[in-house]
Amino acid sequence: MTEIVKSSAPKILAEINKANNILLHCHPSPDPDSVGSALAMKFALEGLGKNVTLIQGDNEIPKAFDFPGVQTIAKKSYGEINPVDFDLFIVLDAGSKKMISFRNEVVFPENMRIIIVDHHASNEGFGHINCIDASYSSASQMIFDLLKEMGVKLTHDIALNLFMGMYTDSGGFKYGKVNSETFKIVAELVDLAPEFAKTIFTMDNSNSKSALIFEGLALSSLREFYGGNLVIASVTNQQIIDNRIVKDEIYTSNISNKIKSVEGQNIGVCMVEPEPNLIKMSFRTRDENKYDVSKLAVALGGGGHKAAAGARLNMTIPEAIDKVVETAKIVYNL
Ligand SMILES: [Mn+2]
Repeated sequence: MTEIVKSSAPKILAEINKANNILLHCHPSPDPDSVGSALAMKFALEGLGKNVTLIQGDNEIPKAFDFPGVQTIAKKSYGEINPVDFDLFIVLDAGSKKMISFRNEVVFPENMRIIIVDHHASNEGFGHINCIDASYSSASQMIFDLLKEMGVKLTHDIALNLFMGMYTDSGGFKYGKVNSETFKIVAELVDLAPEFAKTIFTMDNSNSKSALIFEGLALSSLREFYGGNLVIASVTNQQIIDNRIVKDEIYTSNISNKIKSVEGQNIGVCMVEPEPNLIKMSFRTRDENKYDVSKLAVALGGGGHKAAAGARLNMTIPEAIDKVVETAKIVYNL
């Protein structure tokens, strides 16, 4: 437990106690940390007798996420609810307002209190209470500490959701921020949810045909820059249409991760054009100290972590490649 979480907990609990209708969300292109931390918080708040609405946000929750309570997530984005209906919005795992919704500008009504709980270093703190601590490998681990400090008793469903968020955001307990504290928490979670491996199996083995076709296209498009230090994969909107790829089944991070698995390929970029002139990008690095990809992402208007980040651009694929290559040169002095 860090000092930031410890000191935030009583303030957060006081806000929760005052609130009647609480809003939670999943971020655009939801990942297991977003969904797991939100579901765990939902169960905890309901245990405290609160009315809670958890919205899926801009995108559908992937079918592969067979987490307890996932069917209770409302199929709405922030633009499709009436924010004045809520007196508290607890924003989890979202480094900026764009990670609440890309579709519309996110405006908070005056009556709504905002609590941020996040582990993205790029988070500037846009809430009334900002519990932001980049030393955590996942938002789910922050929620574990927060719930402990708030005196909430963990249930099986809370534990399994937190486990999935912690497991995934730490790359399967492989990333730099994982420490003995992580494993002590995991030991407690696994005691409560001993069948965790089944949920991981479902997540890892729910690949769609679209995902495989996309990976094939992306991996056959690789272009090397700066002596192979930066490698970019790209798939155009026309290719998505021609190959009948289902857009919700595209995972660019699988490709950027594969790129950086090759020695010498320090920065892996995968870009896709799901709509004409909208480029979604994911960045991964094999050396987060030398090539902190959150810096590249922030320079391109996005955000993320040192080892894993993302951004969006409104341009064509060739323009986006030029933009990333130029920006990487400046950011990393290539
Ligand atoms: Mn996260």
